[in-house]
Amino acid sequence: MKITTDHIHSSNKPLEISHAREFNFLAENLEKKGLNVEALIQKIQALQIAIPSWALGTGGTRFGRFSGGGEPSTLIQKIQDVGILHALNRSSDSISLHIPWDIPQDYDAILQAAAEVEISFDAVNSNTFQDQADQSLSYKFGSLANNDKSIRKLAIEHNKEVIRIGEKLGSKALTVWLADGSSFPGQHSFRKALQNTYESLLEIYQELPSDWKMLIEYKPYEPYFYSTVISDWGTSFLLANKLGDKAFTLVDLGHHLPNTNIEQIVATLMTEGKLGGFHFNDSKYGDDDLTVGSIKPYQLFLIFNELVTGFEETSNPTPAWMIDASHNLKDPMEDLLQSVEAIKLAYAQALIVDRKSLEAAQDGQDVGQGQEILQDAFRTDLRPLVRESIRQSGGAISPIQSYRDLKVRETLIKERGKDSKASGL
Ligand code: AOS
Ligand code: ZN
Ligand code: ZN
Ligand code: ZN
Repeated sequence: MKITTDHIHSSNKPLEISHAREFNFLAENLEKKGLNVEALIQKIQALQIAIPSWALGTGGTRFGRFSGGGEPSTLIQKIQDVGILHALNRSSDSISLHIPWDIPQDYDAILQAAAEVEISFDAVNSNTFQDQADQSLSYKFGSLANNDKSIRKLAIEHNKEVIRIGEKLGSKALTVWLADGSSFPGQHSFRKALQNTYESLLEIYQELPSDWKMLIEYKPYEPYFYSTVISDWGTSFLLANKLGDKAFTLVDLGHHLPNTNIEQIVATLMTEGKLGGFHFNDSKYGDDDLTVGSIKPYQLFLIFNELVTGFEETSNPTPAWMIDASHNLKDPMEDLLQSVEAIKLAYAQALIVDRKSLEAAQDGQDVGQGQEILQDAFRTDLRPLVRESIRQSGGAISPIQSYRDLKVRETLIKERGKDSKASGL
């Protein structure tokens, strides 16, 4: 299935009048506050969020997986699904691949499929948290951190291979998430594991093309439950600093212990120019990978508030914007549309924060006023602004409604069958 401009027009038609009324009302109010609506729209349009290939199929828990049907079972089908999302929201112009789940067979065909739907390739992810079918040595006790040199070598070679695959597709970053850790005190030496990891990453880093970045994820626990080698932003930051200018920290919103102040981490990393990218998702308890903005939308706004000031006041390079969500109840494509919308809304809200007054409130120790300013932005319903930005980009006023009206899932089930399953998780 391919979404055409006719599809977009016909599904926008019934929404046009009420959308215009809501947008005009909002635009007038924003202009009254001294905001330039045209400039806001351009910024919102420019924010493009990469879709992870592994989120296109129904995820599972260790207890079960319930396929919704019509899932992409080949890389080309995954690219086509991202094409559908992008045609609807004009906000997801790239896909992030996970190797070996997505090893391209025919590069020309893959590149052509991507070009057809105006999609490029974002960061490529390596995988040393699973043993592959034909693998001679096991990652059971770690990969880049392993005490066994030959296992480390296998994991290093895999990462180098991922870089080579990404190069052929035009990717510009390698994301490393390391599961390595321990489940019991005494299982391994913290210092040796960290040193091994650093040395392994250095070998991979030396293989990075000059215009590439290495994005280093951190995570406090899972799959191991006593320690993780790269457990927090500090450890990731330390490694990125030691490795060099092309290495950065990647913040996955679900990779923190409860109540961690993620917006402060973002601010600190930006101050040091080391914020490399995001894996957006939401969570209540742990690495839940729920839809972005579904649990803590205020936190998401506060993160974007730091990002927007960081863009103005630091020289941190533009981070890679990626989603890392997956679950087993909703249609994964609808879920991704919701996630992208939540990200754009939080960004838009951060853009309308009255920065001058906020700074004045901070300088004047006016605590109450600081809160008023942030919450005024957060509580402004900017959905019509985000919708208008998408409409002006040629997308759907309501991507989810169009997705449903156009019967995308039903068509995919007809095309691919009820039992098609995405490879990967
Ligand atoms: C795992 O918890 C991390 O979030 C990684 O980014 C991982 O590669 C991804 O979630 C796919 O499993
Ligand atoms: Zn992640
Ligand atoms: Zn995760
Ligand atoms: Zn996660």
